[in-house]
Amino acid sequence: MNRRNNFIVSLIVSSSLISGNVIAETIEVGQKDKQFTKKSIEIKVGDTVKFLNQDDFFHNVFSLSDTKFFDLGSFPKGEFKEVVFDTPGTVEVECAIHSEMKMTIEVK
Ligand SMILES: [Cu+2]
Repeated sequence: MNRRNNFIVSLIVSSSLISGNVIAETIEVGQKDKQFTKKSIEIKVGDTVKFLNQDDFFHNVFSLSDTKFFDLGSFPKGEFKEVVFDTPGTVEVECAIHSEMKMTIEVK
């Protein structure tokens, strides 16, 4: 192969790597002043959400949604819990200790 062909081949290889590999991300959501720091977020299938307690008292994180059903229990300031979202859909997230704490996660 000549130089030009080599260049074209390397272009094709690198663009397929970029489009083929969707890299999972970790999105942080705080719990501060008895609220989730984000009311709603949009994430991709495979992404992780990290819930971080920034208040001086315990918070909990749970979801009764069919898309993702979980209960991370209660944890104090400075601690965090992570959830991987592996199914597309809508997830309503709440805190069992403070009923006013709610947020929505759209998994695309
Ligand atoms: Cu709470």
